[in-house]
Amino acid sequence: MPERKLRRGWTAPFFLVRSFKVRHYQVRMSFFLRLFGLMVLLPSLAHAATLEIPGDGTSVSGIGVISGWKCEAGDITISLNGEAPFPAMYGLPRSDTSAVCGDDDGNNGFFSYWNWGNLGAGDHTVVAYDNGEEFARSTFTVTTPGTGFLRGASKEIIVEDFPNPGDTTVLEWNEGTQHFEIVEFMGSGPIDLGECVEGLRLYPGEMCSGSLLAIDFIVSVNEAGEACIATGLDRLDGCYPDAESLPSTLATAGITATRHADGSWTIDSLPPSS
Ligand SMILES: [Ca+2]
Repeated sequence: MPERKLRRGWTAPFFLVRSFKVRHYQVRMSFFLRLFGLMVLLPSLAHAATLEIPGDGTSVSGIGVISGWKCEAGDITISLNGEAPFPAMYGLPRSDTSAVCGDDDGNNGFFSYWNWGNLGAGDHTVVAYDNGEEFARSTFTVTTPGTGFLRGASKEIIVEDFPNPGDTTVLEWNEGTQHFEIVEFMGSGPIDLGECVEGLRLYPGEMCSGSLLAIDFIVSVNEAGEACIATGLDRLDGCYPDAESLPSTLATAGITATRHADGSWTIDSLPPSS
């Protein structure tokens, strides 16, 4: 078997020397390949751009934003379904992009807005341009409540087990945004209604207290015969002259009461205690 001198005082079989050289060559090659890859990648990172909203394949409704970021840009414009482009604001703070863009300020965000309802129900395409050159596009789906802008509607809905099991989230229709917005969030917690049990009749000057979904509450009846609720939640707190004026959130949560002619109130139904 042929032998080569590997190092002074050492001898190694030829195949070992060759294997060492090949490995060394491979390491050097892989380093240069990665360096080359980085050189190709870095300029493309500096021009990286993303149209985040509306994302491709997503569903939107109501008033919405068209937004994303671009490391470097001139005039950013937006076109919907090939119509004449309209301007987007560019240079908004997006510090989360400063690393990928390699700039210090991270002012790479762009933004515009649109009433999706005006596009009508169905699939639509948005294209983003930088100085007239397309750099991003997406196709998205619009759903409308039968009209481009819904007026005069109101609705409050309670969503159970959102976002976590046991949580209660209250949504309310907002005409300005054309969306349901979260107006109350009650995390999971024990239900201990205390003295406020079903069938309890409170006369003016009387009160009861308990806790519901980790919210302590006091119900009292004042001398005017109004039922007064105190929880610390703005949307519930206040004094109510009759059952019809009680916040709708209570009825949706299964809490109902009746006012009697003498100014007293009876708690008719409550959610089950846990
Ligand atoms: Ca930049």
